[in-house]
Amino acid sequence: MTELILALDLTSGDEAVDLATRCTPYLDALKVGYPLVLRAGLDISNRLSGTGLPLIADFKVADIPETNRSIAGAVFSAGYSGIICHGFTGADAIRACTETAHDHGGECYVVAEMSHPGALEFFHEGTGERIARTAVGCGADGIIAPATRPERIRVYREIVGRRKILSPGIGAQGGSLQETAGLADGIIVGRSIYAAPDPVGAAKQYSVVRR
Ligand code: NUP
Repeated sequence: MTELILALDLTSGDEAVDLATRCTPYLDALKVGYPLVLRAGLDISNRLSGTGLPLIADFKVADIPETNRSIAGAVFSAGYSGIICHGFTGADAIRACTETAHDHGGECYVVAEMSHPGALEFFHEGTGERIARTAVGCGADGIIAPATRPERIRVYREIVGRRKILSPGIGAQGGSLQETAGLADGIIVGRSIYAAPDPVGAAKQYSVVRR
């Protein structure tokens, strides 16, 4: 089974809560990032908690260990159950996020390779693989790998084994649902759901991966 995670990149807290609530039956988790939190506040988590879905904070945390620990502490104290951090910062910085997540009973996901075209400028020639290996060594719960390059998800699976791979890039970024579904543990979908004419219908369509 592949989980369906809604990227809640809306700019209004009210609309985000309304959409998340209506789509909840088809979802396994909500992913909240800067577009929403910088407008609605970190504690939008309180309003989203009514859905009963796990909340993943996609802040791609990429600072020194002490600052990472402080950011992650704020995230988990606000009721989120997962955090996404960058991995190019190195093992000590990843560990700061992972340890803070685990101290709070939460999970930490490390970006191994991003999904947009520009990602290939730096996440190449083995960089993503090194990040994924480091993430595993740091006890991270999983990685982020691109649905826009399903062949890369296969490569990362060899490295992370049973740890989770969450994959954004389906739909609006060109990634294929069919190709990704069997490879990733979770797909992250934003615009193809929240910007669809019928978001609940779109969520239902994407939720075929959950079977
Ligand atoms: O490599 C990444 N690609 C990506 O799109 C890592 C991410 N965290 N994301 C996020 O996934 C992105 O910020 C957005 O929230 C979501 C994809 O949204 P969409 O392209 O489906 O609208």
